[in-house]
Amino acid sequence: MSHDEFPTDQPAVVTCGLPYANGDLHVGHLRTYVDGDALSRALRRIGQQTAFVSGSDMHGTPVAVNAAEEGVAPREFALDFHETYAETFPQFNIEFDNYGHTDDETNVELTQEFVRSWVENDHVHEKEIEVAWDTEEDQPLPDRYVEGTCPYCGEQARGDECDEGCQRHLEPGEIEDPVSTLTGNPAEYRTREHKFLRLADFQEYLQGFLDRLEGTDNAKNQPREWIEGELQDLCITRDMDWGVDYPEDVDGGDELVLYVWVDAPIEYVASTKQYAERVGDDEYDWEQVWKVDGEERHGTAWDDEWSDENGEIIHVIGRDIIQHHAVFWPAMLRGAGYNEPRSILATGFVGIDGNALSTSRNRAVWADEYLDAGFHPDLFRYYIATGAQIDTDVDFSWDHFQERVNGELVGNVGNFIYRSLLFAERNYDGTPDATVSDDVRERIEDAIENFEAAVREYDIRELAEIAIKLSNYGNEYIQRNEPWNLVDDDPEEAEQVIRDCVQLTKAVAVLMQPVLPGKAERLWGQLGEQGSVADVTLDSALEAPPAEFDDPAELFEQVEDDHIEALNEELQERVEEASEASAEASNGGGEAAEDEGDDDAETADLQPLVEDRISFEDFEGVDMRVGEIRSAEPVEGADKLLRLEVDIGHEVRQVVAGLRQLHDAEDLPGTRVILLANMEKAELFGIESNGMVLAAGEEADLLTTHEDAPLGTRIK
Ligand code: B3M
Ligand code: ZN
Repeated sequence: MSHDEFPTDQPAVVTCGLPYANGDLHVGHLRTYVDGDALSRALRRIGQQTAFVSGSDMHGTPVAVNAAEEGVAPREFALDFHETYAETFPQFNIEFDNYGHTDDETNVELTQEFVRSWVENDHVHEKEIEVAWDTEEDQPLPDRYVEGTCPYCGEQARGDECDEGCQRHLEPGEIEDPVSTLTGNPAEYRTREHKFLRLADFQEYLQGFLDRLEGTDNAKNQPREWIEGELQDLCITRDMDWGVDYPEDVDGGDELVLYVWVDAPIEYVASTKQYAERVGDDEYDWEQVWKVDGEERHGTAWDDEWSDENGEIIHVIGRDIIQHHAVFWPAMLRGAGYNEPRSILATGFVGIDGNALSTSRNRAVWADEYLDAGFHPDLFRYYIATGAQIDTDVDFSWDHFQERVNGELVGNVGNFIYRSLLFAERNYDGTPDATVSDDVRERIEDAIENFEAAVREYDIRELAEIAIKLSNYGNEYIQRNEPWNLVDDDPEEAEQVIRDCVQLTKAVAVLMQPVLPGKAERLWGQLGEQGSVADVTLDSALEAPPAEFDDPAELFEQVEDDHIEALNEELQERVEEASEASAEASNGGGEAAEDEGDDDAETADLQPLVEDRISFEDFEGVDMRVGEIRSAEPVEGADKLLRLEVDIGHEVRQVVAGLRQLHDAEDLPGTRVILLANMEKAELFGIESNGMVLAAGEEADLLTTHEDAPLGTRIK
């Protein structure tokens, strides 16, 4: 049975993955929240009652490890970030109806209730397992306190997640060659008793759940592989002090806290509950959304049919936490008699200048940095929402940002609106007294239909583009009809054209509001409308704007070249500084804990192809030559760098390359390589680098030729 179409008679909740309260927010985090915010606004726009909630993830090793590094108690440390996040989101026009945190009373109580229900329903059992142990510190090493090799894909992984490889969740004891991140020593395994949720109880249920699930393809399809074969138990406890206590009244769990992934998703429920408590149950019934048939129901009696009595739960998350949301979470909900998610939207990552975003390399654009640069939040929202399909990675670069803002927002939307409103105000003091033409009316009706379809498809990109396309049409329309030439010769026709343009402008305001809420509000005011554009329905796109309005002002400002240059330089300097610092640090230290423990995936993710093409002339400007490495030696003071001499026929080039940890210097002489010969010269650790050796990926797989093209041959 399929779901009713939006808008339904039941309330909906849109949730966003909870950011770990352990570091500054950057554009990678913001993507999920921008998409979630836009979707919840769009759902309201089509008449769906919707709450939008999230909260900070306060517990677990991601917080404990970072707090310890700063020498601060985890609660204090996390609360600090929580407060910052709560202030930062609204600055991006991300407006949660409730933004809580996992350490507050509502969540702690609710989490313990969930656990009691699982125990009552016989889904929990205890068993002895081997956990990683640091013998020097004499303490257990849960999750991020241990690193090693993923048993599924062989990549370097954290104790509970294969963050650089297959993205799977790892159970305690699964990681191979465990090393303590506290001391860098190999960890021992020791026997401990822990509590487990028997996921196998939900195996069949999960099959059906995935068949019903709506949302992005990655969220619907990837989990199928993970639920093949008998599902492993999920360890729900940890040997730690920081976290939600295992409920005291359930025997045998003292001294253990719950695994962070137990109380984190339950915050979705807690946050909705807090919202309902604030606005009143009559206004928003959280139990109808979350609980099966409005009341807690235990056991497995619930058949696999979708119940249309329940509310609509929509999760927007990063694509690295699909398994938690599409496998563990539905089992957790069902085991406690709660409703299941209707949809999961797993967003792609955000890259920076064609590379993976990396906080440890400081290759990131920070939330504060964006705001300090003085750009309106809606510009970023637009860039992100339209940069790619929601489940595909988006690349952020300041150049591209400038290009898109200036071209699409200033040049298209801003231009159309300004021209129309200025003309209308100058000649008619506002909206001319005429009827909207059939063509324009139909055009707006189509846009409304497309908007509704995009919401139902969860297609945020399409949703964001509808207003832009409409304004594009408006630009063509005004250009084609040249009202400025009609005022004298055919004043009636001029009135008609401008009437149409003002209507199109109003429709643009209504339709762009989910993605560009601040700008839409401003435009609403320029149109002389009362109240907030957030409160009107889609139909108001077809209603006449006020007869009078004031002189308009430009809605979007041009992004200037020198501003972008400065931002680019800043970013580049930061990345360089970080790479020098890390080269120095790893030179002196040898500690294993190099990772900052942040929550973004710092993997060598395959980036989507960029859409920008270069011309053949541009390519001809790239001078690549066949070369051969003559000598290779370590650069003193930099443990990642080698000084190479590369023979390119007519000359031998000195090149500094970051190959030291990836290739043995002795093996390199005689290797044929490809050299980017007209690369800008650079100085690294006091040595001039005159060219760049091409290599693929994080392992620096060197590019070469397969026949014997003479040294110096140009690549074309
Ligand atoms: N705190 C952050 C992450 O892994 C994690 C999300 C929890 S969502 C319930 O991306
Ligand atoms: Zn893996």
